[in-house]
Amino acid sequence: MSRVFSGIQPTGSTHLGNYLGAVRNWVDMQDSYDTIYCVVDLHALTVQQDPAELRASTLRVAQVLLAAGIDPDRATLFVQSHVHEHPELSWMLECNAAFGDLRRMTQFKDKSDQAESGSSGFVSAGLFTYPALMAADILLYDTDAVPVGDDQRQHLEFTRDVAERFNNRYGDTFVVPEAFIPPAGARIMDLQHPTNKMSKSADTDSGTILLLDDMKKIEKKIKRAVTDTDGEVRFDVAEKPGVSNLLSILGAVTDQDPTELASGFEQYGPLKAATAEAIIERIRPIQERFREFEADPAETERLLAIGAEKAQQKAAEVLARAKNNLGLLP
Ligand code: ATP
Ligand code: LTN
Repeated sequence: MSRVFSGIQPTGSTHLGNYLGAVRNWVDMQDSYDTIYCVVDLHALTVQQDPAELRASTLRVAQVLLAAGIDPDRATLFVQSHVHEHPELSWMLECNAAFGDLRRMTQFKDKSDQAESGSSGFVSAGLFTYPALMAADILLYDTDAVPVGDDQRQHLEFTRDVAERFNNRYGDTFVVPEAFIPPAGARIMDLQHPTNKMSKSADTDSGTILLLDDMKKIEKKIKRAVTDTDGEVRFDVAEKPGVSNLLSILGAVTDQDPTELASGFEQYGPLKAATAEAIIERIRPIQERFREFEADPAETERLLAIGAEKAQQKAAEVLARAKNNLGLLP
């Protein structure tokens, strides 16, 4: 069976973009693939975190994934720092990654600009080498496919390049993975700034629908979503980014084509109402299940420990292969 791996950072709160671009595909893929999903807490350390908050949000993100339908009986769900093979392989990959390739990563450019203009002005070296750790996450499991949002395309190309270079230099070691970027929902935009992607690290959360937002808040955020003044409901991302984003969201949630959906609306008001309703219908059961997991953190920790053990068995095997091929003494 083909292997699928993906990861999500435990920073901020999981949002509708994460869900539509990634998590719901993770859930669907459990039926036909051998799936491994990881809460990438070591990646979160690339920017300074409050330790208590990091601990809490790592558990919370795992609970959101379980509530969204990740089933620990079918998928392996674990926390990155529980499997020490990840940072170990990351170093070996860094030594086979080109400095120039890392420098060209747009996420690094964006995040380092953000960090530089932030209150501390501090850009960590980890932010720069971040893609090597992501490559290690993926390559440690002989992964065939990586379901991610559109923003991760470049990191996946980087992962493939490093794997191929390593294989050329040291002999067949890694499976070269493919990105799986969904046809709908791969790039959900901020409701207030519809030319920016919906993000956890936006200045305010008024443009971001959080999976744990209450229903009233979701309605309000959609009602206040930025549109435009021409009044026509039409799917046209370049000319009408706000309206098109609402159509993309409604289309992704209800499995319909955004262009076709547009013809069913004459005004922005009903489009917003339908979008809010569809989101709420999708999110409500996730929130209900989340409350159950939230009430029993020990159970989540137990599931994550089982996941880490399963993941480590595979990771240890691939790391040993890499070390041997590199010439590291057994
Ligand atoms: P940030 O929002 O701070 O940039 P992030 O949400 O991109 O962080 P993760 O939480 O690790 O970082 O992302 C988890 C998954 O969600 C990734 O596969 C990513 O591509 C996807 N994703 C993130 N934002 C969006 C979005 N706006 N639309 C679609 N998919 C997204
Ligand atoms: N870089 C990703 C998160 C991530 C990931 C991974 C995704 C870390 N390791 C492995 C897929 C596979 C992000 O910022 N969204």
